[in-house]
Amino acid sequence: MPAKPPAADPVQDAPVTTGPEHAAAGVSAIGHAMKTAQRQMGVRRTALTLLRVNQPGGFDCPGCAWPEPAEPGTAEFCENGAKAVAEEATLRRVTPEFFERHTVDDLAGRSGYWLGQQGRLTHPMYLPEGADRYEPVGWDRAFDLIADELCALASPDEAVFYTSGRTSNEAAFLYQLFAREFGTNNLPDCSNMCHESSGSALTETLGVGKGSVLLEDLYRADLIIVAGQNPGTNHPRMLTALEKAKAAGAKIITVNPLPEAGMERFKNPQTARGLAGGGTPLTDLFLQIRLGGDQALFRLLNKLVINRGGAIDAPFIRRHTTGFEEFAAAARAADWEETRRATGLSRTDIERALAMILASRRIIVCWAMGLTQHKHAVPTIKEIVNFLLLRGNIGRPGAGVCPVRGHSNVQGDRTMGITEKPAPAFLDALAGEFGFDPPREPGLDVVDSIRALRDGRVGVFFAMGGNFVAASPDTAVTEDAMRRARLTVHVSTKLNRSHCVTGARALILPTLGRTERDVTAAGPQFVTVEDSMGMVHASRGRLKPAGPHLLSEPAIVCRLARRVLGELSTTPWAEFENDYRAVRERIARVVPGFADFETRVARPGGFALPHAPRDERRFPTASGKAHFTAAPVEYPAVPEGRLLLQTLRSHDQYNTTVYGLDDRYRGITGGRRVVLVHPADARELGLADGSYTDLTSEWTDGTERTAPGFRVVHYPTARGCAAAYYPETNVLVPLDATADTSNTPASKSLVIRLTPTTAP
Ligand SMILES: Nc1nc2c(c(=O)[nH]1)N[C@H]1C(S)=C(S)[C@@H](COP(=O)(O)OP(=O)(O)OC[C@H]3O[C@@H](n4cnc5c(=O)[nH]c(N)nc54)[C@H](O)[C@@H]3O)O[C@H]1N2
Ligand SMILES: Nc1nc2c(c(=O)[nH]1)N[C@H]1C(S)=C(S)[C@@H](COP(=O)(O)OP(=O)(O)OC[C@H]3O[C@@H](n4cnc5c(=O)[nH]c(N)nc54)[C@H](O)[C@@H]3O)O[C@H]1N2
Ligand SMILES: [Mo]
Repeated sequence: MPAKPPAADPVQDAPVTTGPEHAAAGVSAIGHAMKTAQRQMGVRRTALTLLRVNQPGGFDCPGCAWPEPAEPGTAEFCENGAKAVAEEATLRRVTPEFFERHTVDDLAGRSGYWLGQQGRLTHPMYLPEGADRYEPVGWDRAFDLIADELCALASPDEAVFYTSGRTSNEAAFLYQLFAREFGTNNLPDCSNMCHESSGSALTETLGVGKGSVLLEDLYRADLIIVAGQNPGTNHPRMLTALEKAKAAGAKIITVNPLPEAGMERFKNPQTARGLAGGGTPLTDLFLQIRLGGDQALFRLLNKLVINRGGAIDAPFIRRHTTGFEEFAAAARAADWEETRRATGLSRTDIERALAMILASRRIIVCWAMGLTQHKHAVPTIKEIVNFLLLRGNIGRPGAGVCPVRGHSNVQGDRTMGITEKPAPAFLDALAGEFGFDPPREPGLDVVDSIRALRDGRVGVFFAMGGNFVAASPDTAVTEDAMRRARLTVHVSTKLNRSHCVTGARALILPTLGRTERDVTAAGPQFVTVEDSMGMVHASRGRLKPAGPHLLSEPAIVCRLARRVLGELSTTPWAEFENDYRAVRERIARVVPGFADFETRVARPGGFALPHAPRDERRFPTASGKAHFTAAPVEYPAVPEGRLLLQTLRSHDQYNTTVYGLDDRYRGITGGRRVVLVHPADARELGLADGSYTDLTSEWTDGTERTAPGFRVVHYPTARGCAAAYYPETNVLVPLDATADTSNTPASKSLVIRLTPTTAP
């Protein structure tokens, strides 16, 4: 029997629209932040908690991965950071009595919003085979249950260990160590659905899969291009940095199918001018591109730059790169007509961009999910690398690649070895330090884990955070796959859909969040995180934990490891659980760049990890040089009468956690089942503003998937493109629709048909 689909929220069928706003942040944003926070935490706790966000001695905001400035303001958080904190520091509780009242079937019928609103999990809970509800279970018994299932597997590769990007460096390091001592590289993570395409493209071309700029570089840039990103909602503190960059003389080009309010004007809530006036205009040139048109845009720009005598940095190209001739030949083939078809941009627009590019010596390109979640995401990002290499914009101040990461420690988790494709050098270091023989074959990523679960090749699914079934593509397929597991385990702070769609048996293990005190027998502990720019710093929670039965993530891993590995492991798990300094000592010996970890992380602001291309123009690629690449230009083909759909975030959510039903900057309130369509496209399809439609995605293998009952919103998006929120639209994303090389779900370009229907 398939899992019950989640119900729509009672108010969801009544979204109201007022049209997009043209500026972000400002006083109203602070007001919204405070209102949400006080609803969840009360006035005193709100003030005490929010003042410690991103401060030395405080905790790292569990919101996004944008870096903190060296001298943070007194309130170094944003509206959405405040919501993330309030979600975690809420006073509401999900207790054993709650689970006594609600069957799993009942919970499966609730919306994600409702589940999240119930509060923090307080007890380990167990769903026995055949039972209709979770019951409380002691920690020891929980670990016994997991150990029994893991040890009964025919091979360690029949277990999967997922990670979401909030996990600290210490917990992540221990978790991957445990999985590898157990014997598998099946360590998929949310990166697989997120910036994997960036990692793939950057590792191949520059030799390092991370961004190459620091915060100071933004302030020195002449030109910043922000492509496929909505920082006003998802990285609000980035707007402060962009404002500062502009004050220092930078120009900004925004590339996006949607006019996002945050990139239009910014009213800095931390300055008098920002509070009082109309704010700073940020974007100098807005390129309203069609979904998936970015590779074609950058290819043509590259041709135009090459054709302009003297515009390229010939000495840099000669000295530091390979593949230029082949790339230049491919670039020369770019033409205006095809670029117009791919991008929808006019010649005037592109010539304006070119003029700004040629007038700028130092250029930074920032991007996020708008570029990474397409079939041709990897070649698109490689084209951006070509663009920067052409004029020597890698490895000098004020220039470089800036993939803006999502979850607050997603980059750190990777640095700690959370990956299904570990580098041999990392495994060698692990083997040397811990005296075991780590598995060498690559493991399963997110999409391959779902396939393996679906095909009965995986029996145990363990998740360190996240909401796997809601965040993953092809919801129906993923949920059925999950139900085939023998055991599913979730280490979680809050209730979510993944607790309702389970294997034959299931466990929920409640854990501490960032904001909470973590005290072991050795005393108060802190953890460390790495931001989007490779800065590592400490994070200390101060709040009383949500309940006396919670364990920290490191404690959960260490106790599980002792129980599962027993005598087979010589790793001092008990010591690690007790004192995180002992973990950091090992990290320092295994992971490059962490020498003297304990001392350096004690400094306010922490320290920067080395980045060879940025620091010394050294490219640790196969050839020792940066690579120009010449992939064929691709863009999505859209048949007559169809639109391209992107699935994106509203202003009132954190991934699958829905904070509320408003998307303020886009002028949508009171509901999430909306689809944004250009008025001219809507007219051609006979869809009046406010009418209802079913969305049906058409996949190349002839299969179709439908999400019913979306309200049509006439909206100034690029022609031929539509937008609707994730995770409601994940049912439309075929499991096989992934990016080449990175295998990231292509959730930003789905061919859809809209079928008018009546109001629900
Ligand atoms: N408040 C809040 N903060 C968050 C999150 C959250 O959910 N809520 N999520 C966190 C995570 S994990 C991540 S990864 C980031 C996500 O941060 P974003 O990437 O900003 O998130 P999305 O909402 O997916 O927005 C994608 C943006 O790219 C544009 N876009 C889509 N397709 C294309 C395209 O083909 N070309 C171009 N040029 N633009 C395109 C969309 O119009 C939209 O503006 O945010 C992080 N921070
Ligand atoms: N269609 C579509 N799908 C997408 C995307 C998209 O743009 N479109 N974006 C993708 C992206 S970029 C990402 S990153 C993924 C996100 O995928 P995930 O990271 O798996 O999902 P989240 O919604 O961030 O996970 C929320 C849950 O994490 C748990 N949690 C919160 N804090 C903590 C903590 O400190 N410790 C532990 N153990 N648990 C905690 C809570 O129980 C909460 O319910 O989704 C991807 N899916
Ligand atoms: Mo993400």
